[in-house]
Amino acid sequence: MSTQPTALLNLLSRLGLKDFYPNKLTLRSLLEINKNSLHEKQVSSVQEIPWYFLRNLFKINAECRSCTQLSTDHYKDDDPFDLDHYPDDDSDNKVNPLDLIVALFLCADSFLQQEMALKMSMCQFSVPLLLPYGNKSQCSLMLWALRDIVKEWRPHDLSESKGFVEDNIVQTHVPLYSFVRLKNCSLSKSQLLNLVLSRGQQNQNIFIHRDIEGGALKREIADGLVEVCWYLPCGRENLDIFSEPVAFTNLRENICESLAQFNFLFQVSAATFVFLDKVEENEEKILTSLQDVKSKLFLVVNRRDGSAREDMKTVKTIMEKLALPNSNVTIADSKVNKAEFSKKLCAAIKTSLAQVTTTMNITDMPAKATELGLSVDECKSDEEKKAAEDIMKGIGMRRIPDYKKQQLPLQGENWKRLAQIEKEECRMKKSGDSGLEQCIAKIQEEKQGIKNKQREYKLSKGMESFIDNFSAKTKEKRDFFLKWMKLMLDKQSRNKLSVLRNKFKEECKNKNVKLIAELDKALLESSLGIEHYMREMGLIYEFSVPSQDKISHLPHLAAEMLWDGYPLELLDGDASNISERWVTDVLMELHKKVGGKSRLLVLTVLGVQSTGKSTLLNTMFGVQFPVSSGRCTRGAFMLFLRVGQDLKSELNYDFILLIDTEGLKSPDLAQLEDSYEHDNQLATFVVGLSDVTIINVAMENFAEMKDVLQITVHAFLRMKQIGKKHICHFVHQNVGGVSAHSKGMTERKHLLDQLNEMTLIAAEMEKQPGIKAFTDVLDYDIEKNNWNIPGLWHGTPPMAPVNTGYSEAVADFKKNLLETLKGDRSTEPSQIPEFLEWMRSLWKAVKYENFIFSFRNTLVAHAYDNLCKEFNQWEWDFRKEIFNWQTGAELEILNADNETQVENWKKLVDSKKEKVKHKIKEQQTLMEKKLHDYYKRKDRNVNLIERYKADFFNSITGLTKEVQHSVSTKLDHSLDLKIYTKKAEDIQRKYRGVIEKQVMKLLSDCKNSRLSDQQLTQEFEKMWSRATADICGLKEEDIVGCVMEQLRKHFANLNVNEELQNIDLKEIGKSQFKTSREHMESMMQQIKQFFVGDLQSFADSVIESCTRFIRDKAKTNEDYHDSLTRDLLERIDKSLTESYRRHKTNKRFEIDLKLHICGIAAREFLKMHKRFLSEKNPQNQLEKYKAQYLSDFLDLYKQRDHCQRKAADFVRVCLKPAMKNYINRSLGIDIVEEMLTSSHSAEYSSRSFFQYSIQKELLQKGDFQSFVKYIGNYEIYVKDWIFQHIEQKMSEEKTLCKLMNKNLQVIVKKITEATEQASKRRDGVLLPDDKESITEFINNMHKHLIKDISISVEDEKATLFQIQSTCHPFVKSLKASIQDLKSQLQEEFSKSEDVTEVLNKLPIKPQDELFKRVFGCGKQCPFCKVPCEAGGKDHQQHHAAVHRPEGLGRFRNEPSNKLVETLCTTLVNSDTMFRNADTKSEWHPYKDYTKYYPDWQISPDSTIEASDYWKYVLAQYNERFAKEYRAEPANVPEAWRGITKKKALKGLKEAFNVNE
Ligand SMILES: Nc1nc2c(ncn2[C@@H]2O[C@H](COP(=O)(O)OP(=O)(O)O)[C@@H](O)[C@H]2O)c(=O)[nH]1
Ligand SMILES: [Mg+2]
Ligand SMILES: [Zn+2]
Ligand SMILES: [Zn+2]
Repeated sequence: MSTQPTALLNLLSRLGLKDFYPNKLTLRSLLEINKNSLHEKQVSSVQEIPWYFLRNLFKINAECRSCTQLSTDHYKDDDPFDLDHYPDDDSDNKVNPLDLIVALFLCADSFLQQEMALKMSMCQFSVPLLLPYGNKSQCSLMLWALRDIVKEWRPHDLSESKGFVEDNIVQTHVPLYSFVRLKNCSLSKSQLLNLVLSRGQQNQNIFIHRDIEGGALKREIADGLVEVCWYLPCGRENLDIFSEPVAFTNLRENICESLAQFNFLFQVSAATFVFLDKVEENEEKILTSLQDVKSKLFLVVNRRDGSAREDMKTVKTIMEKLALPNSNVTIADSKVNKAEFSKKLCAAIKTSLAQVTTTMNITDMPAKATELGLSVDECKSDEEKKAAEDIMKGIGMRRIPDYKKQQLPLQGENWKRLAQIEKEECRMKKSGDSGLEQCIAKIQEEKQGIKNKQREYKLSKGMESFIDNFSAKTKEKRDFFLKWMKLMLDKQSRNKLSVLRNKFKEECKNKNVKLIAELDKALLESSLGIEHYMREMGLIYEFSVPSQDKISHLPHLAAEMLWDGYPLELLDGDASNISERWVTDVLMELHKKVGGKSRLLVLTVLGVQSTGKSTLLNTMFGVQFPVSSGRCTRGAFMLFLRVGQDLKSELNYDFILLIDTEGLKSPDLAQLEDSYEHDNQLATFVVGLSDVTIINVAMENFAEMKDVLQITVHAFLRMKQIGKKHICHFVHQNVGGVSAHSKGMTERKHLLDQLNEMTLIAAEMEKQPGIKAFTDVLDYDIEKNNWNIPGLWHGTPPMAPVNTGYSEAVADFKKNLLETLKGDRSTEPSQIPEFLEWMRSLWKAVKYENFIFSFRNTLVAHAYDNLCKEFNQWEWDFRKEIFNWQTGAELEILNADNETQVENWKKLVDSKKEKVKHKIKEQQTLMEKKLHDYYKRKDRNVNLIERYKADFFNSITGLTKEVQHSVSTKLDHSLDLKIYTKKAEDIQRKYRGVIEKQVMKLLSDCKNSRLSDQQLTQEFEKMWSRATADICGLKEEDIVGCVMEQLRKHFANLNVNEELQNIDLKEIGKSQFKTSREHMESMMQQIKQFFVGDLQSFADSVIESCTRFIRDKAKTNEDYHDSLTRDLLERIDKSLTESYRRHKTNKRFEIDLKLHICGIAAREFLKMHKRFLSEKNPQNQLEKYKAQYLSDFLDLYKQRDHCQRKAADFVRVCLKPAMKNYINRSLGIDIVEEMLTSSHSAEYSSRSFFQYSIQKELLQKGDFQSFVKYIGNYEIYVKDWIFQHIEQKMSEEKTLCKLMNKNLQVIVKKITEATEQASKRRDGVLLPDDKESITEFINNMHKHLIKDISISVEDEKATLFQIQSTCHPFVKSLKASIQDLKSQLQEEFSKSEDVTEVLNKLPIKPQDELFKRVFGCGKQCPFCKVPCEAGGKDHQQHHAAVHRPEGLGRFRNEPSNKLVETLCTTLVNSDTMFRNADTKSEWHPYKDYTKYYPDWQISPDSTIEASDYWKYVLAQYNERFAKEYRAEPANVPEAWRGITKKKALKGLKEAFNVNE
């Protein structure tokens, strides 16, 4: 660094730029969104000045140069008259703006230099042509830095035609006029030049001059700087100063000090104007050494009053020496003012201009510069330039369309065709002769063919070279290469397209639609830009075989580019297609690069073509979206802006993703037919992706604007349906002036009216009658969401600078936008992976024109599934809570005091019912709260499932009702049981008394005779027979009659008494139920065969499922209860609604079916009742004690100590059943819990995962009959499946035994504790050791265990009959017996293999609970019978992930009777019709299926693979299904036969979003 001049280093360190020198400041670093983007504070230190300037420059704020000084506030303490303290040197705090600019150019890297120059020239500032680096004589020609500046102008010869020229200014041949000065010069050239150039415009400070803020400060490093600016005509004679473009340069510092610069300038200029007061000797030397002075040298002399004479003499001398004519000298004096003088000067220039013959453009200057010892900035990138040139050479003279076909073939016809086919596939418009699925298969084939073709293209030379250079070693090299490519391609396009474009303009005037379309096509085909190469590169990757070495690194590089702020194509608007894989991989690379932290805010701008959208984004964010008046690209580009560290947490985003759209409603193209569809897709897609949409409203072309608005309103509405939140701003361009806002009020109102109108139309189309106004769709505030932005230019282009008002309005808008986002925390922002998911889904939706977002969208599906899982858990918690309470209540009822009246028990039950109502209400509230809270969560994408919220709330209500009903029946049962038990016990007690008396009598009778055991037993037997001879049992009830009675009540309002007369239920339903024509409404016969067989199988399945229900109930040890019949009938009714709908069955069918089923029920229930009676029968009960009484008799007779036996009897007879009961009571819940937490838990976590598991197993089993059963008898299949599953799980590792043992431990512990407690009085003193205490002890035990077990009083009395022992030994024996029982039970449990038996006897059946959990509403698709997978039970719409070929649901074609192979999801998207009983056999379009099935949501299937499973099944078992269904086999498309089991499984996984 020692060679660096100190002045430069001093300044750089003062400005805080030292670290960036040289060329280390990058463009990227300025793109960050940080606190400074929100608040532009006043600069408070010199170090802030460069950043402040740059930021303002990037906002193209034309005032940016005048805020380069610290605000004067800093000196306010200084008294200007306080001479002692006058700040002697405050230059440390000041900086000359020229120095600042030079310093920044020295620090900026090549790309930032270009951008700075571009923005400066937009502000109409001069830009550096020769940049000194510290040492005046060392400087560099800034060709590269100026390369990017493109200007438009209208030379006078084009005035007529309104044509214009657009060119890279450095490549244009323009006469160059240089302005230099001698040492003695009192005139300001800069000021004079400004005056010359800004005539007709307001005073423009193109050049910085001494009267500008800071302009008078001493320059530290800017001496030797040469700036350049261009004068460009607008084509209007009275405004234009010159009729052709002219370039002006301005050398800072006198020519002696910057001789190299001067010599260079003189040689390249058409003329050089030297400003002077007088000529010094050395200056004379320099001037006299010049060539061609007569035509090229002009003197501008200021004659000063004081020393005029002498000075003029030196001028005279030099004029003579150079032989300059008088016309080459312009003289100013104090009599002429500056304005007048500037006119003089202007005239001189004009005169000279007329004589100019040869001109030079800047690109030709490097040779001269090098010759004169100046350096050129461009040589850094010679290699890349060469590479780009080589590619350009490849184009050569070829026609662009030909070149593209050859070198960029992947984006050609094939790619477009692919997009088109996909759309055809989605819309299913034409079907032809073959079936829809055949069509789809054919389309698939064609698609595959095209993909293969795309894959087979060999890498073209052009692309090979492009990719090689793109993969350059360093980032800088790649950037240079891309920039060179861009520059060259743009240049070429300008040349080649201008003709076409002019023709196009012409035809647009003529409104010749056909020609316009042709020209449009030609324009598209002929344009070739860097984006085409990038697109091709993406496509090469898109179609490549994964991990192909040569290109696998491309996403990484592209991600790097995105990271650096380059735009990347998101949607190819030419083909209307997306390279999904490419975009995905690139963005995922970026996601990786930022360590998975990629929260995105997506901001999109929409509006009519060429209304300044890109300009707006560029001004807002300092980015570089291509801007041009005549672009003909279409599509959407994305650009990532990083959010600075200081704002990340506040803003809650890591990136702002900008999407710029191109080609929307170009006014010229609007006349073309297909442009509407194209626009629609583009707009819907980008609106769907974005969080914030800016709609650029340019009222000049409101007609086009209206179309754009209509499309976007539609898109907003659809997004609202999906649940995506949205912010929308309207930007009104070209609205300036202070009164704009209030005047704009009418306009804004008008806009809102329009929006409302459009909303209504869109809402009608989307069948959303609830939406009436735009504000129903979006949060929209007429004040807050409308922004007025003045016109871009201040004056008449091309010489107009950017309007400061524009820049500030845009900055203000941006600030507000970011501020409001800061406040909004309602949802967790998505990251790149979710963004990509959205992208794919949206694109599909766009293609399908279907926005009822199906569950094929994984984000929605996941969000929904997550909620379902939680919901299931809450539901189970709810049920469990009530179950636990219920078992307690049942026990309490059973343990109620036997002495009180039935009335009291009834009161008890009623109070329990009342209590449980509260309890249930409590649980309901709790569950509702959980749901509410869930919907408040931010991390679960809940907004996407907002529209299901009501369903889940309804489900809670439904659940509450169901639980309420079940508990209250259960309690009624308990009461009945109690009454029954009591009755039985009463009888029992009576006879027990008799028996006991008899035993005692026998004992005293036999006392005196010595009898053997055998004799004693005989005596006892005799006595027993006598005593129990006349026990009357409980009366058997007329169960059949009860069932019949219920049935009658059920039919009460049907008036069917006649049919029910002479019916013997007992005899009904013994043989198979036969459906007949009489069961259907007569018209069904017209569509005969269509459903025949179907009704029979339907009836069969209803009967089977009801029989199942009956048997399940009958298996328990309970008694018959009328509610059983009621529940059964309700069940049948539910199935009947289905059969009414599907089969149009009649009353006859209902009666026959119910009678049939009730017949079965009557017999089963009767058996159940009998079993119950026999168990409760007093005689049987007493018989149970017989052995015991005998033992008692014998022991008493022999006066044996029977304490131990008595204790054992007590444990066996009283405690064992109670304990078993205890164990079983909670076992059901335990099993469910076990199933839900074990390795199988996932299967029951949600309905859809359950479906997945079950179908997966079916596939693996590969058993045809199982498929038939699963499809036809879904409910039973599921029940069996679950039951088997539980059985299997419970048998594994003795799980059931373990669970039972666990409960056993608990109850044994409780009983042991109870014995402990019971053997003491309340005061803790042991009971006395006497006989009487035993009763007290037993009573105590009762009390302690009343909540856990119930011991029958009769059992207890019988076992303790005539106990002779005292209390203590009894308790001791009892304890021992309990331990024995424990081991005995353990043994029993571990030996018992019959899980089924155990399960059947449980009061709470785990299989039923699990079934409830996964079965849901149990509805099946009206077409293909796929079961509904929606969460909860009471949802408005049923849905399923994948539908099946309809033939599997018995649908067949008329009249061929062939099974239908088409999927409902295909059909609902086609133009096909269907008819069935529901449509009264009228044909009805599938598309409008909701008319008949409003409760089904069948979305078109967007992934072909997802339905592979069922296609496979049909293809595999086609013939067998046909036979089974008595139909002909379906026309299975050939392609389906190629689906393998593995593929089917893969499809299944995709269908259910499972990654196993
Ligand atoms: N007169 C005028 N021209 C503008 C304004 N905004 C942009 N332009 C020019 O219009 C042309 C097209 O702008 P661009 O941003 O590419 O429009 P886009 O197609 O909507 O992205 C460019 O030449 C801009 O300089 C404006 O407010 N007023
Ligand atoms: Mg644009
Ligand atoms: Zn279906
Ligand atoms: Zn459902």
